[in-house]
Amino acid sequence: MPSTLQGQPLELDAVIAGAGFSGIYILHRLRDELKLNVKILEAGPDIGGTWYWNTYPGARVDCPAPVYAFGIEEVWKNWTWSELYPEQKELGAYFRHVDDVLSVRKDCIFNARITAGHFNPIDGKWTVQTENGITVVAKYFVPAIGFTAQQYVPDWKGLEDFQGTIHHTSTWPQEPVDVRGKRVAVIGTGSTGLQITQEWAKDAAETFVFQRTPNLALPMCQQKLDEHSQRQMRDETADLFDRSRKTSGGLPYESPARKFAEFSPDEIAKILEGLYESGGFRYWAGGYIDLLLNPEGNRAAYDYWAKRTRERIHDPVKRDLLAPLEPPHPFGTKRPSLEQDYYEQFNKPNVHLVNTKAYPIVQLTPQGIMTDDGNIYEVDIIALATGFDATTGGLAKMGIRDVNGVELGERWRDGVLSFQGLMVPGFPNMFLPYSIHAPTPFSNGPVGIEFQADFIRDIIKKIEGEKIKFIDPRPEAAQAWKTEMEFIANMTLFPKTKSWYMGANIPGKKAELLYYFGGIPRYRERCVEAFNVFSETFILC
Ligand code: N01
Repeated sequence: MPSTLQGQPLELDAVIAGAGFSGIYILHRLRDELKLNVKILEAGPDIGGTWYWNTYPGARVDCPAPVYAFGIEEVWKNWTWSELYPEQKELGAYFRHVDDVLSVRKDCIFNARITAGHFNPIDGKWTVQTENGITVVAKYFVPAIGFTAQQYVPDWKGLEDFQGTIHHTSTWPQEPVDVRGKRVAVIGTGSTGLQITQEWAKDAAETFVFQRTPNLALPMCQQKLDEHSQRQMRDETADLFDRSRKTSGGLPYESPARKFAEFSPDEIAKILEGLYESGGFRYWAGGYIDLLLNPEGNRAAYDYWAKRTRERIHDPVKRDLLAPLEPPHPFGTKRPSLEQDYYEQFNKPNVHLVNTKAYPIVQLTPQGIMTDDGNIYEVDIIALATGFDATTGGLAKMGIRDVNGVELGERWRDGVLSFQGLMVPGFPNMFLPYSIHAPTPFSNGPVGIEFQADFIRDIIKKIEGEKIKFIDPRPEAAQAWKTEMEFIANMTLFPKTKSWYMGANIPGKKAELLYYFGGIPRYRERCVEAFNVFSETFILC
């Protein structure tokens, strides 16, 4: 960090927190298109966001190339993916390419974790401070920190006493952790736990997977891309992005047009088989429009998934735990992962499944993990794949205060309120891409972010063009959005499941609807409508 940054405030038009997909998109839109003076404050030492931090074994993206990427032609036209679902290392190389094209790093200040931010309505400016003493004053503040900025580690007794190696997946060392000849444990079977298990079970002497809820994982159908497919992919990229922007989940898959009840049982069987065989999130996106609304259609999808998965697991006890006959929750209401050979790992005699639903983990001991039946699993290395205090957890710890000095976390203690997931009443000129109350976790991230970045750019352009000092969303606009979100969510099966989508994975966190289930096209429409009645949506000063 240049020493001149410490002590004297840096004056900018906009300050962004985070150099992942959303921070970089916003930097590009505001700096290169609106010609504003913008910098990114990044907590880590490099760009990439979640793809910088998530170095855990097996980390790879679950959305396919080429659309899990910036939809900016100068960026995609000279980039080639080696696999349909690239791994973390390749995403690291991709971000270096993004930097070559968009010159991102020159406007990043690294190792600069924000610990305070407040807005002064007199001069209409944000003052943002970092833990290493940098102060930035800017008209616009964009916390672009993603939804996994705050890790979750259960407060088990003895965590500090464990004498082996233990890491949460989001603060994994940059150097590989060697598991050959070691006894290892993976706690948690979400997307992260599944990916680690798939790797470690191949190398470790013994692997213990601690499962509370089975992951209803779908076949990834990974493909290595040869030169021919790479050329073809490049030729189709513009079209694939266009198609993705029009779908609910931001992926280039056909959206189903008919309901479950409109098909015969034979047709349903064929649809499910086709989607399952073609891999990726197609099965989750659904072969019928009401997969996530209609309990009967949802159960049919679960039963087919369970049948196909159970065929792959030899041991009857493991089979009943990994793919039970009765669904643990409606299919797709927790994020299914994409797997390559996850289930086959459990056919090895040295890969064990520990049922933490029946026997919760009670504590860690110096040698391992103790469950409630008194068993102690002695291991050398533990991966804590226990997830995140998603979105609100990361924002709450940034020390951001509203115009009256109240912290964001405090403001949201009794419930999260936002204007279409992009602004919060009382926090003027602060924009939240890829955050709460938006399609965030139900969309292919970069495609959802692209629209939000455009929208934020358009709002700021208007503010600049009309010489407005600041805007603040009207509380009634935010309340109306909450009501609309709840109306949509209540038509779906999501609220029936305790998940991080509903804020229900963290003990003590208020369980409530945190994201928008209406899909990207509808979300975009609603944003445009709000923009068209600007002064009804925002208080202008
Ligand atoms: O976290 P999770 P994650 N005792 O919250 C278990 C994205 N992502 O890091 O389900 C025992 O899904 C918990 O059990 P349960 C993606 O959006 C993407 O895996 O609550 N177990 C669960 O199994 C994803 O959804 C990619 O019963 C405990 C696990 O820990 C999101 O990040 C890759 C426990 C947490 O799973 C988060 O995924 C990785 C306890 N006390 C992540 N507490 C790709 O695109 C928690 N668990 C590839």
